[in-house]
Amino acid sequence: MAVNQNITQLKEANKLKIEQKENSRLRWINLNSAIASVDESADLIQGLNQTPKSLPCRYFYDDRGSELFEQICDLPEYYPTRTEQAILENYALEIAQMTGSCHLIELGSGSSRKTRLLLEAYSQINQELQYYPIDVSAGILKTTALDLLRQYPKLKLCGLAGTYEQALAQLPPAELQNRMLIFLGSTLGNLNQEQCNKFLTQVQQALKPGEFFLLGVDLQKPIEILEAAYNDSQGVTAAFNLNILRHLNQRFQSNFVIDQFAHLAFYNRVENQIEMHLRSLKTQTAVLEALDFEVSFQAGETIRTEISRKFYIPTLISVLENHAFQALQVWTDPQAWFGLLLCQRQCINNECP
Ligand code: AVJ
Repeated sequence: MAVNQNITQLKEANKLKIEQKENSRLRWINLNSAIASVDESADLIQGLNQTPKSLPCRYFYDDRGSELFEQICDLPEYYPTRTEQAILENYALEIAQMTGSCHLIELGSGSSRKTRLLLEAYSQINQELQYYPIDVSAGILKTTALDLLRQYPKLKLCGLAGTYEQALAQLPPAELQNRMLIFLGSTLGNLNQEQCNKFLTQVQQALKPGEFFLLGVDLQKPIEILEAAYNDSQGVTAAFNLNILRHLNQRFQSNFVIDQFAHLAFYNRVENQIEMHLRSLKTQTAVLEALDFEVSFQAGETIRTEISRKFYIPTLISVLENHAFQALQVWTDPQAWFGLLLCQRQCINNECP
């Protein structure tokens, strides 16, 4: 199994090399390991061994999961994408004017649908566009890259398929005057406080004083609106949630029986977060062959697959300050449902003379 998987990935890598030759504006780095390694999945095993059980939410985003997420973005109940999009429509040019020419680096770029507004804005203030999208889903990254290169003749693009940790450890050097790290869609909310602090420390270390960090976050609001956004009437969010098991089955040769689990999403008022779970409909055991690991469920037991924290801007600003980021400007929509923060890396200790 592992060998076959490896060969497929090698073929894929060769295809990409050929494309790279044909298109001098495109470069490509794939850090997704060819063989499911124990190292990559340490947090997976840890989460399944804990009570209550949990899964790292990056496993949502195989190619199928990324497609389902794109469908979620268009759901009437799922307000975050269109609200953030509207904020960017209003302020992308202001952002570009505030930062000046920037090498744009984006974590979790997906289809880059909102980033196009930034590319438009930066192409108005600058001759050259440099974009470095990062995503765990190589499929969506590649499709998007080719599409963007067709759409923007001035654009040079280097894509990285890998995790945030991998990407932050080796950000590309600035090829324009400045760099801006972009993190939209409130993906920060998927990290608990401890993970969030760790992540922001990595961002702090990855950026130099003066560089920019553009952060989109979902804000606190009435609970009915929040819960509806994760329990859509068409069941797309449920399919997205269940797809994580299908992805694990494929990636780790496991045997989760998908229809023996049910989607569950609710707002946790104590933690100020939406939680998505999968509830085991019966007592059952699954084996993850590639990891030589077995996990058992009681009937009714749940695995938490995602947290999605809802932020309060003043608190977030002080968390950012603790990581050497100053919020230069905060934009929201008229209902204050979503926030977009342009932050700048400050000098700390004796970094600057
Ligand atoms: C893009 C990861 C922030 O938490 O709202 C959408 C993912 N999960 N519906 C979110 C998601 C369920 C989304 N993030």
